Amino acid sequence: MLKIYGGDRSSPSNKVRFTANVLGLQYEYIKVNLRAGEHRQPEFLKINPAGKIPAIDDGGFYLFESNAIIRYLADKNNSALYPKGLKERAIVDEWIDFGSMHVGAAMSKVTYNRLYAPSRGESVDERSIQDGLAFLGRFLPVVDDQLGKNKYVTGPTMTLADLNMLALLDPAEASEVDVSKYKNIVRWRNALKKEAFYTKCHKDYLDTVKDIMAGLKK
Ligand SMILES: N[C@@H](CCC(=O)N[C@@H](CS)C(=O)NCC(=O)O)C(=O)O
Repeated sequence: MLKIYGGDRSSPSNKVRFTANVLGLQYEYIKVNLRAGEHRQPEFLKINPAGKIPAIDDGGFYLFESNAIIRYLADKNNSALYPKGLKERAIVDEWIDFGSMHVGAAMSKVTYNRLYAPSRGESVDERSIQDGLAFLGRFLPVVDDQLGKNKYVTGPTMTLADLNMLALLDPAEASEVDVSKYKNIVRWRNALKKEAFYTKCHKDYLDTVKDIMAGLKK
C-alpha cells in the first residue's frame, strides 16, 4: 500500500493527503516526528535524502517534494486533476508554480516567524514577517481575480492547482494573515474546506495547530 510520510502541521504533507483523498487512494499515513529528529535518521534519509516531509513510498518507489508527488499520483491514476492536454496542463503548472514560489513562499515567512519560531524558542524575524505580508498583499489579489473569473483556480473544474493553493493558504488564520477581504478566495476556500478530501485530513488547520501547540505545552 502507498505510504505517505508527513505531519499534521505540515501544509505540503497535507496537500499530498488532500490529493490522495480526492483520488480515492488507500494509503498508510506515517507521521514523522520532526521535533524528535526522525527526519534526519538514516532510515528516513533513504526515502528522502533531503530529510524533509512529505515523501512517499509507492511499492518501493520513493518520491519527495509535494508538487512532484501530487503530479505523480494524479498521472498514475489518470486523473483530470492534472489534465493531459498541452495547454491545459501548462496552465495548471503555471498556477502550481505561482502558488508555491510566490504565495507559499510569502506565507512561509509569516508562518515560520509567527508560529514555528516561537514554539521552538527561536528569535522572531519581524522584517521577514513584513516582507511576507507585503508579498501576500501583492499576490493574493492575483489569486482573487483569477477566482473571480473561474469557479476553481484554472477553470470550471478542480485541479492540482486548487489542492496546492488550498494547502498553501491553510495556515492563514493560525498565522494571523487576514484573507477575509479576498471575497473570491473566501468563497472558494469555504467550499473546498467542506469537501470530504479536506475533512478527512483535518477539520481545520487552525484546530490542528491549536491541538499540537497545546500538546507541546503539556
Ligand atoms: N518544498 C517542499 C517543502 C518541504 C518542507 O520544507 N517540509 C518541512 C515541513 S512543512 C520539513 O520537513 N521541515 C523539516 C526540516 O526542514 O528539517 C515540499 O513541498 O515538499
